[in-house]
Order: sequence, then structure tokens, then C-alpha cells
Amino acid sequence: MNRVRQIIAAGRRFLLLNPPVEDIAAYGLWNTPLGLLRVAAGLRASEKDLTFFDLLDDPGLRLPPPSIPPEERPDGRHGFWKTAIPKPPELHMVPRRYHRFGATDDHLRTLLADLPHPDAVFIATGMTYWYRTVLRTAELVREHFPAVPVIAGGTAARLIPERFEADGLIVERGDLFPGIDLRVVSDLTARYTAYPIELVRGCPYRCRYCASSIFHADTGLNDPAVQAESLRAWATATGRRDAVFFDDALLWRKGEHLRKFLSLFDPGLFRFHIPNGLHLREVDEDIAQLLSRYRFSPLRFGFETGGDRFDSKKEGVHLADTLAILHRAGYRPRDLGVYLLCGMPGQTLREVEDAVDLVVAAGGRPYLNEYSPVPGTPLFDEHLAESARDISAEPLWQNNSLSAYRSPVFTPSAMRRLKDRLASVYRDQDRERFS
Ligand code: B12
Ligand code: SF4
Repeated sequence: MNRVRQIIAAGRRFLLLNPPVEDIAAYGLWNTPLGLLRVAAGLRASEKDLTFFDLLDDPGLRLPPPSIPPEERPDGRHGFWKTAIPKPPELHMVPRRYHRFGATDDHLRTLLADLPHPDAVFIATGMTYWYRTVLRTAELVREHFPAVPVIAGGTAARLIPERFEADGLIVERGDLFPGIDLRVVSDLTARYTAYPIELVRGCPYRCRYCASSIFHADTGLNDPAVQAESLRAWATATGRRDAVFFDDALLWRKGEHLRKFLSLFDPGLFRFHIPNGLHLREVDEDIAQLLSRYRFSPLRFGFETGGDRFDSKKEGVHLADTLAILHRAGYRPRDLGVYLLCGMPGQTLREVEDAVDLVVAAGGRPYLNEYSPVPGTPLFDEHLAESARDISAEPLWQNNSLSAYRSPVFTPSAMRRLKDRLASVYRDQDRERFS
């Protein structure tokens, strides 16, 4: 039995924390801490007592000024509470403001003051460049409960475990409760405005910048019927209608699993959201009609660049033909987001500008994804060699928002040019919509 399982078996009362983040920008795309909710479900199913605090995105959070409350959008997207903080000294040359998103330290101290002593504390981790608030959260927890074991799990914990272990955290690298159903924590999922779904685990491709295969050696499936029942139960209890997919490869095998899942609902019952890029090569007339019939919100596709230097996932894809299929299903160009990577090693500005033109001509809406180098991926070392900053020694520099301060080509002025070009594309597309 691994150490974390031993701690769970021996303990009775656990504290689970989704930490705040510190960044230049952060915006929720139907955010839910799915990994931590699964840990909560596993503990509850094992009849343990748990306290769960979402310090990033708790709808009940209220902070005094100068913290600023989040803005809400009608489709369920929202920002986070934010508080201006000094920039980390390492980023002194970056002319951008820095914020704490979510709870302040004082708020966490107040929460901890009222708690009975837990037998262990679980802290979720997200982006690698958010590691500092994980360590800070652990520090505050230990101020209050000095000898308590603190366990970190999730994305950053698995990608840069040494950062957390160096501060005495125990890193859980695996999946503690595979296949667990979230219905046992319906009191926790009821707090979120969207319900998290994951039908396909992992991804069959191996793009050189992506960590998916580090987390999942193979592509696997979750039971669509269980997920559908959980979603239905959540909707009945809360009266809400938004569901968000976390899948890397939702349309795997021509959408076979998505089709099974959707067949369990009448169209129009839910608003489905997919913030991750879908695979263009899986799109055919049938899938396009399905997505349109089930009211999927604006779609996003992973196109990345005009060529195939960084991936093979769009082999054989003709962008204009695929988008035409979606137009015939009723999607307008502005509802067909196409993600383009920028700031990749060896990439030129011209390459990205050409890709923007290609997407517009094909009838889609280009979105720039600034490159976030992910430790352990093949492209990380290539970027380390060209980067103006040591992305290996300091994970803060792995932030996508800092790509212009690392890349020798995509400098702040080059990025401004690209973003101006995009703003004019969006103006044209939005004008067409209203004319
Ligand atoms: C969904 C997702 C998003 C969504 C988030 C949506 C949402 N509603 O929250 C969206 C589309 C918004 C997004 C955006 C981005 N993402 Co993203 N995203 C993912 C994705 C696909 C899944 C993450 C996830 O939540 N999985 C669900 C949970 C269940 O899985 P898990 O975290 O692996 O957890 C397992 C275990 O670790 C464990 N576990 C989880 N938590 C905990 C906690 C404890 C205590 C324990 C014990 C165990 C445990 O349980 C789970 C197993 O059941 C990952 C890739 C991947 N396959 O993981 C990339 C990934 C995390 N994203 C990545 C990137 C690069 C980005 C962007 C920067 C892209 C860009 N250039 O714009 C942006 C940044 C956004 C931001 N600043 O917030 C990178 C990470 C980069 C980094 N340096 O850390 C990843 C790894 C993809 C990649 N390129 O390799 N992303
Ligand atoms: S297709 Fe997407 S999820 Fe799959 S390996 Fe490539 S970037 Fe990662």
C-alpha cells in the first residue's frame, strides 16, 4: 500500500483544499476542481469525514476591499475574486500587474481557526506555474496544525513533484479512486455552476508539447451511463443546466462515446461546454449535426499551426472542408474557434500570421494559445535552449502569459501586432453577425 493510502486507511477526518492562484490573468471556463472532487468522493465512499474548501472559486466567498468581486456571464463563465499583490521578484522586468485570484491568506487563516484537527490535508495542484500558492497554502495549514501530513496531487504535483517534496509535502502520483462516482459528494458538486464530465481518459496522439501521455499511458473510457446519471441527479438537485467536458480526446473514434452519452438525454436539456480543443479529423456530417442538435456552446478546435511539426493529430485534415461541414450544421464562423499555438520553438511570426489568415479564409475564428512549456514533454528542452529565461529552474516562467518574455521571436511588440490583427478579425466577424 502506498503512503497516501496508508494515511487514508489510518485516518478519520480529512481537510481538502483547492488553493488560490497567483498570476497575471486567470479566468474560469466552467471551472471545477474535478480531481479533488474525486478524492473527496473516494474518502466519503470510504466513510471518512471531510471538510472541503475551494479557495479559488467558492461562490460563497466574500472578501473585504481592496479585493474585487468576480464578473459573471450568462453562460456560466465567471472570473474569480482578485486582489492586487506585488509581483514575484523574479518577474520584476515584466510590465504587467499581478494578482491573487481567490481567497487571501487572512481568509484561509479564519477558516482554519474554526476547524478540528484533521488527520491529513489534501491540496490540489493545477498549472505548474501556480506551484507557489500550493506551498503557501501548505505553510498556512502547518502554522495551524504543525505536524499534519500534507498531500499534493493533480497536474503540477505529477509534473514537478520535486518542488513539493522539497517542502515536505507528500506527492500522490496516481489515481487514488479510479472510476469513482461523484454522486456521493452531491453537497459539494451542488456548489458549482457546471457539472464536470470526462468520457475519454487520455489521448491517442503524442503532440510534442503536451503532457497528456505523462498522465495516461493509454487512452481509456469512463462509463457514459454513470456520468449521465450523475449529471441528471445534479441537475435535478440544483436546477442547473450546464455541463463541462474535461476530455483531451472527446471525439475519439468518431465521437462513439460522446454519441452514447448524449443518446441518454433529450436534446435541449443541457448546455454542453467543451473548453478544450476538439480534434478536427474526427468531424463528419453526423458529428456536426449531433453537436448542433445538443446545443453545444461555441466550439474550439486544436489546429495549432499550418504545418505538422509539433503534432500529427490533424493529418489528412482540410480545414476549410471540415469547417464547411460545421457551417452546414448551423454553426457561424464566430462560433467555430480554432486554437493556434504561438511562441513555440523554431516558429516564425509569419507562420502564425499565415495560420490566422488560413483560419479566417476557412470560416473559423482564430484564437491564439501562447505556449506554456510543460516539464517532461519533448519540446520543453528545445524551448529551454532558445528561451531568454530559465524555464527549468523557475516554473513561474512556464506561464503562457509570459511567452513574450521568453521567446526570441514572439516579443511583446510582435505579440501586439498579432493581437491587433486578431482584434480586427473579430470586429469583422462580429459586424457580419449583426448585418
Ligand atoms: C481541462 C484542461 C483545461 C481547461 C480547464 C477547464 C476547467 N473547467 O477547469 C482549460 C481549457 C480552461 C485549460 C486551459 C489551459 N491549459 Co489546460 N488542461 C486541461 C486538461 C485537459 C485536464 C486537467 C484536468 O482538470 N483534468 C481532470 C482531473 C480529474 O485530472 P488530473 O488533474 O490529472 O487528476 C488526476 C490525478 O492527478 C488525481 N488528482 C487530481 N487532483 C488531485 C488532488 C489531490 C490532493 C490528489 C491526492 C490527487 C489528485 O486525480 C485525477 C485522477 O482521477 C490538462 C491535460 C490533462 N490531460 O491533464 C490540460 C493542462 C493542465 N493544461 C495545460 C495548459 C498549457 C493550459 C493553458 C496554458 C493552455 C494555453 N496555452 O492557453 C491554459 C491555461 C489556463 C489557465 N491559466 O487557467 C497543460 C499544463 C501546463 C502547465 N505548465 O502546467 C496541460 C497539462 C495540457 C498540456 N499542454 O500538456 N486547460
Ligand atoms: S491531441 Fe491534444 S491532448 Fe492529444 S496529445 Fe495532442 S495536444 Fe495533447
